[in-house]
Amino acid sequence: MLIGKPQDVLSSEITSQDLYRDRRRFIAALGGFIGSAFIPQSSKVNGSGANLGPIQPSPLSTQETATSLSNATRYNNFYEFGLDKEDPAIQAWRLKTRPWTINISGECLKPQTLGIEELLKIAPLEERIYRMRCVEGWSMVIPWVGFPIKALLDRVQPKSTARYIGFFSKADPKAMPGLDNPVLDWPYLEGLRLDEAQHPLAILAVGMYGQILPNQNGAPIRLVVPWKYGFKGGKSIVEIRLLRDQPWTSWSKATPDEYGFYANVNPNVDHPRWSQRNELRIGEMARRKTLLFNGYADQVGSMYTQMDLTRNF
Ligand SMILES: Nc1nc2c(c(=O)[nH]1)N[C@H]1C(S)=C(S)[C@@H](COP(=O)(O)O)O[C@H]1N2
Ligand SMILES: [Mo]
Repeated sequence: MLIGKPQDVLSSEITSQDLYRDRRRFIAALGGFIGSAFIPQSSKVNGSGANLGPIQPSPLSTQETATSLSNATRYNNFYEFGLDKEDPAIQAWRLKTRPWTINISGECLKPQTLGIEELLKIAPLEERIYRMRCVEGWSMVIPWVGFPIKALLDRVQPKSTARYIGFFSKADPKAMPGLDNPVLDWPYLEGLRLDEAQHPLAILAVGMYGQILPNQNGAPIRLVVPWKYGFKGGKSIVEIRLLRDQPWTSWSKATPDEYGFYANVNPNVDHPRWSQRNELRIGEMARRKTLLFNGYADQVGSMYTQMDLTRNF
């Protein structure tokens, strides 16, 4: 089941008193989750799938206080389930997340299809507490559970011709009422340059707050790229393609002037319709300054030194 007991929390995951107190709060919030109308389908998954097993802490985690679980699971963007922030929490239980496979094809030596059980064992699962910044101007701090995308890419062995990667989300008209809306080209497609996807910060998440992912957050597996705007993090991924050329992505295709392929968090490059200088951290009262590359500049800046970030937004 979705809900963890306090003893499921490994003491090794706790990095500070603050975090510990916060985790107790998550657990309390999870308790409130039981019996609500929003229990995601994942809570009905067989017992083996519900528990992620051992989760290692990571030095790549931020020490900042995590957003409450209730905000993280009730204020979502997942347009396949509707355009309102509450829609995914209400609708996403419709998605069946078992069985689930990801097909990996294109410019690689070992194209293959992997089931979710195999994906969970690609690499040791780590907790990665990341700042997340939506292009709309709000942000959260989410304790993801996942593994580096690179671990999966090493399995399929990219050819030297592979320069980009496309990540396709599930598009199931029976489960996803939002697909009727042509606001985006479905399936939801996002992409990265190969070196971006191989960066240690770029992960595929299978859980958050120490538990399997709720459906509204992209169960059973989704992309998380913390130095980029949230829309780069495709949810409920079913297909990964290694490509020679930069793919058209759903957002850049819909409105190329507003959403570029790179989508690096950048307070100095405004969205055509609003400033990106600051953000509202969900749960806080005052807006805070948005940081270049969402505060991950030291780690990722070197990938973009040759690029004009005003043109490659
Ligand atoms: N398939 C799919 N993935 C998606 C989206 C979407 O509409 N469909 N929305 C994106 C946007 S705009 C954001 S901000 C994040 C939100 O993730 P969260 O709800 O887990 O916070 O998911 C991203 N991934
Ligand atoms: Mo977003």
